[in-house]
Amino acid sequence: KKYLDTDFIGRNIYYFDSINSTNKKAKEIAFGEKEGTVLVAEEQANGKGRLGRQWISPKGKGIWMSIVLKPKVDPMTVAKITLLGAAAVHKALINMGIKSEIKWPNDILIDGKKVCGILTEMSAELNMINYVIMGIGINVNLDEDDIPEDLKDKATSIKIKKGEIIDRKQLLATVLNEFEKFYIDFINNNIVSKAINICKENSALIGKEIKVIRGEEIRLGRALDINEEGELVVEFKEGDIENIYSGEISIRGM
Ligand code: BT5
Repeated sequence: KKYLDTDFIGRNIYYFDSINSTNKKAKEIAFGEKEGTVLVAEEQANGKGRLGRQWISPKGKGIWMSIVLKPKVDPMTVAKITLLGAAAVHKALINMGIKSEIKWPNDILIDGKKVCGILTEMSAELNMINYVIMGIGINVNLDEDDIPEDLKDKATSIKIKKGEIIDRKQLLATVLNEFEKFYIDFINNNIVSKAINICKENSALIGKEIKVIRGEEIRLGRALDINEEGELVVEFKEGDIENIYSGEISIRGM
């Protein structure tokens, strides 16, 4: 068994029995915290997804955590951190014998259903990042009963896949170990190629017909690639090719 083996990620951990949202709490305390502080909760009463959506976080069943980061990088490059997190979760799942797919920019899927979502939030002024909060929600030991009716065909858990209870502590440690390696490469050398390759090789989108939803606009196209900047390269059906920085993607027919 392998536990935490990091220099600074997760070396300071706040553990909550119950909380509204680890991301919300992390934003409240981030200024006074060192880089790498992790907040983890047994349960979130108001877990958040992107765009004000909800993240269901039943008690004792998942890993609901946020990592406080203070990278000295251009705020424009922060979206890459989500991909580092996704690659870390993917590797941790491989470690458990599970081959997951990464749905750019922030979802991990098992058998086409979401097992993990990432919510990265940033505070920056001028060209300086104050802090980045990367929230990771992993459905570890949820049973079918824990998944609301309207999510039954969209969400799954590691336990549902493996048919056995998973050691959350060990999985948490592995995710943090893997993340730190990618993160150090990013902040010290601006290298993200390893993580991006994992996102490409295990992409749920590349080669598929997709819908790109940006505000009111919905366009059909095909995902071609994830580039070095971590952007999704899409060829729209009108023929134009665009690099997409962030956005809502749905796979057609799903
Ligand atoms: C995400 O948003 O996938 C980001 C989720 C981030 C959650 C973590 S948990 C720790 C930290 N603290 C927080 O408050 N949040 C972070 P998005 O791509 O917008 O997906 C949200 C959608 O996923 C919802 O609208 C549902 O359709 C679906 N969903 C909600 N809960 C889910 C769950 N537990 N598993 C799978 N799908 C879920």
